[in-house]
Amino acid sequence: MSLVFYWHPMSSATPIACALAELGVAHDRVRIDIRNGEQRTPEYLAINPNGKVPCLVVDGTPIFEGLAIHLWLGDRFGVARGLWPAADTPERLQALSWCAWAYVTYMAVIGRLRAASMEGPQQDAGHAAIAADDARQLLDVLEARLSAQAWMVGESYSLVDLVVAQVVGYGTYVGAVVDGHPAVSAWLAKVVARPAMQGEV
Ligand SMILES: N[C@@H](CCC(=O)N[C@@H](CS)C(=O)NCC(=O)O)C(=O)O
Repeated sequence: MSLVFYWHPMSSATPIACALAELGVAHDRVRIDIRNGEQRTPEYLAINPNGKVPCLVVDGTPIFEGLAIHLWLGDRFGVARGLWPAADTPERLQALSWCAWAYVTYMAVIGRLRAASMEGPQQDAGHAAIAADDARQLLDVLEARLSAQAWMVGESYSLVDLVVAQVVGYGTYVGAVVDGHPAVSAWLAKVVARPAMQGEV
């Protein structure tokens, strides 16, 4: 199988780089310099019409959106490596829910918080406070889960931990701190300490 990963360091491609490292999946890499507009060349737009990284080309067919790539990697490589629940298990259902929770629900709140906090015409302390409170409520839900079990699904670390931790970790940089959530803080520290999360990815 041929895999070509289009990426840029310290971007939305980072969680995919970490997942590929965690899974030990061989692939080629093409660095797209999103600061210099390489994501908007006709060649790249033919691969990802959104002009964004990450994108993974699988035997010539592109798959874009980080969440979709994670789910595909989990199915295709994670199950065999014990890092993704098998199909038709309760854990698989939970894996899908929590990955969507992170990328769709939590990310939307983080996006609002970031926009309202950033300097510029959209900066709005009131909106930022509401978004921070929404993030806190979502972290309460995560706190309850991680107070009851050590890992997001099943009894050991999985790609679900990587996926959720990447999004929650990103949130801390835009002001959604986890200090008031001890189980989340302890779990996040364990996940980010994994070798696959190191390096300039
Ligand atoms: N929802 C997308 C977000 C992708 C995204 O926003 N990528 C940014 C880098 S963090 C990008 O490529 N930006 C270039 C641009 O917007 O021109 C995903 O998860 O794949």
